[in-house]
Amino acid sequence: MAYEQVLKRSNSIADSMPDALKQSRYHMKRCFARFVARGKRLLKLQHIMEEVEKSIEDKQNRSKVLEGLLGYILSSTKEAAVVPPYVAFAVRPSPGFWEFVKVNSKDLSVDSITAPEYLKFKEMILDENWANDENALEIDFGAIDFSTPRMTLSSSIGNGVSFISKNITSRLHGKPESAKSLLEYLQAINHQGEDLMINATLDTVSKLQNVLVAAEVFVSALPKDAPFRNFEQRFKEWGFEKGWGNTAERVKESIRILSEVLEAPEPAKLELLFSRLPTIFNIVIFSPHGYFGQSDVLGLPDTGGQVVYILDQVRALEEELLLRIKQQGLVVKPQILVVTRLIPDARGTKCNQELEPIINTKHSHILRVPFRTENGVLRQWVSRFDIYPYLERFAQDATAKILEHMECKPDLIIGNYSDGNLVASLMASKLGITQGTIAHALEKTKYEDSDAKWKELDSKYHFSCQFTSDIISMNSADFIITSTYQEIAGSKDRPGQYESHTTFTMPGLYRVVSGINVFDPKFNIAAPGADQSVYFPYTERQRRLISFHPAIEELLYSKEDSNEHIGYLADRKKPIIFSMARLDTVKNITGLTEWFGKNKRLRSLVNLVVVAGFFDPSKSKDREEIAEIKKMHALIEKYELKGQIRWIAAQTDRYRNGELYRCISDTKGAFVQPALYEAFGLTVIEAMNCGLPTFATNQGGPAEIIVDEISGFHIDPNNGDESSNKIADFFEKCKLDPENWDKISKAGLQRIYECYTWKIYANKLLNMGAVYGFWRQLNKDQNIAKQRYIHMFYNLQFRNLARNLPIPSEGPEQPTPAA
Ligand code: UDP
Ligand code: LCN
Repeated sequence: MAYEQVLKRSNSIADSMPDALKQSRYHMKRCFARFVARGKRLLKLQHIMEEVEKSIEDKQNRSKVLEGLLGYILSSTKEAAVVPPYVAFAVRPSPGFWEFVKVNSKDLSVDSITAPEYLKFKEMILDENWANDENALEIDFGAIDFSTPRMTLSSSIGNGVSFISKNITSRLHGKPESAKSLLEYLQAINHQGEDLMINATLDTVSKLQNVLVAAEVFVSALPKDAPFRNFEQRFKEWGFEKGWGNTAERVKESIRILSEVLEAPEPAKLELLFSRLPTIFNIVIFSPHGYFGQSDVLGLPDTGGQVVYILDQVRALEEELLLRIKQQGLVVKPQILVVTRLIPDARGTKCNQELEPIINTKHSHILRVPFRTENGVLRQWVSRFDIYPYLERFAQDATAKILEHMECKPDLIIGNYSDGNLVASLMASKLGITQGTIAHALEKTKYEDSDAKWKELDSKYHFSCQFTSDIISMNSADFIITSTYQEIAGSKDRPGQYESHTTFTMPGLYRVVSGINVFDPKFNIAAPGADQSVYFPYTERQRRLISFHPAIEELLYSKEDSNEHIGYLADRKKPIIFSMARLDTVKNITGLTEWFGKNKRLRSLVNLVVVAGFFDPSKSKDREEIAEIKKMHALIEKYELKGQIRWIAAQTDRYRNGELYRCISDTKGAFVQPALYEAFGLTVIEAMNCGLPTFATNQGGPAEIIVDEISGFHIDPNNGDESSNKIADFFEKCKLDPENWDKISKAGLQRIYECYTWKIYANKLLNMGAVYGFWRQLNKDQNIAKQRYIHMFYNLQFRNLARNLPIPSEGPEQPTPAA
């Protein structure tokens, strides 16, 4: 900690490292000699530490070095590129902040280097010709996006809307032409050609200010609940149209807010103003890949939380839109379209149906548009990794269908995941519409060196297409919605998913000098929730879905194996630790099973129930899933778990799943999410909504959802013994003091209500749509320049890469790597 402060004060590693090296010169000479002894290579943190250990054998001396500034620099290093006699370090002292230095191993001299210089060091190891090519392609979004204001504090990352509001406010303050842009913006607000808020007669800011004063006086004299239509005519004479509010009171508030913004703007008022303006009625949400449906799709390859998230998001957005429209005094039907691909070979799902109303909404639909190639419509499902050749045509076909269905342009386009975001970018730039993107999980950080070693992985994963597409979408988006801070800028030790796109190289393809900047105010955190009509506390007895209880009783406790479950629970008095996930390696259900198997104390305290995948490997098409199925069987055998474990096959009924979480709560059990990495983790908030104490991975989103030891517990997926003991300690403590269980259960619920609800989410998202809509208008010229750069990148890179991907002929599907 002390060294972080020292470093921050002295500002640069290049400044402080020489002295630090000098102080341990003898050891460091040996250490650097080891680094370079094996020639060119890439070192990760653990290799660096291994070399340090080998070169400073004496423990005491070693700790002395490692406790000092040098130890701090080395442990903040994410990677080092060794090109003798140099060792180039990529150091990340805190989230979002990187520094690059090269050290000469002969004399320990230190020089600061730029990010591209560091990347070239790396390329020298991987592809020397490319590294030496003076004209190697460099992608530099920073160079064209220089006028966007940037935040400077790590703690501000993800609070884009409030930063933008401050910026707009200061622009409105200073320059009369900015207030004019607000006027023009208000003048352009309409619904299907009908003016809203103000009309063209109010053509100067001062005219507008004057009539606002008169209108406020007028409306103040009316009864608070007088409907807008009673004074609509009078308002028209002033140049005002509908949209101010449904009652005199609401209209008065809106008038006052606008007057105050025009007089002396301040950020909170500005945000409030934008939350009231009737600018968003029609929303398009893209999610092309997978089987996207409302039933019988969960658990299929590529179909997991993203589908749950989008359907819940639509419900929440529609509800919020209807509320806002009512408060604006308008009679308008909002439309939300989720646009996905139509799959003729739908395998019993509704994915071959063009239009499907979304359950529990009034005006929202799933619109399915097929993938077309020169051979006609693609009939079969394709993995998300192979989807790129179809997207351009899909974007064109989908745009035509959307315009036909909506009978107007949408006001906001939101993409999901790499494929949906690319399609959203294409449509938004074509029609000039505000665009938001959501990633759920970016693939780049999931696979070590997925960029540097792209050539090895490309035939399987097509990362060249995916990362190009991701960089295009991130830059074309007006705003980026993330579920957590860590998704953007990671944690102290782990770079964020977006952060990993700042600078990277794919030797032979291009070098990204500046891909995205995590301090860009386009980043916003809006965490999802869980549907609270499905996932509600186990204590709400009158709401409990008791009709499921016989089936759940059978699912958990019957003695015989069936198609749905294997294993049994001999002692049903024990609490249950429960987990539910797709049976992917990264979900680590096998890890949890092994921790349980190994920990006698835990086994004596609780039973284990997991819902995951299938039992029969021949039923799966997915390579990773097949391996995990086999591993599960082997672990049950090895640790003789029968009698203490119940393995239940993937479940598709979320109402029954909700009741299942609650039945686990009835046993005073816990939910365990042991993933090696989890981008967000919907199951974590589902369990917490049901009042089930939750232990979740400290790698990724759950580390932010749960406050350790207060609203649940963090577990380290890479330290099974520690994690299983932490769970055992909890159950031992609960045995002695049952109130301990209630305390965590209640604190989990409190955390959810404060931070993780769809209501909070929908409100934030619609505000983003409005604020960034104005922001893009304020920065029109800058945006055009950026779009031209993106267009060139898309044309010259993406299209060629996508063209090279194989188009499957009709026939058996190929196995796909798992999500
Ligand atoms: N799910 C389900 N049945 C299963 C496994 C998972 O219904 O057999 C649901 C789970 O309740 C959650 C979603 O699928 O709503 C998984 O989302 P999460 O964010 O946990 O992980 P993802 O699959 O998106 O990586
Ligand atoms: C994808 C994931 O991997 C999960 O971590 C998220 O919870 C899910 O999407 C919904 O965003």
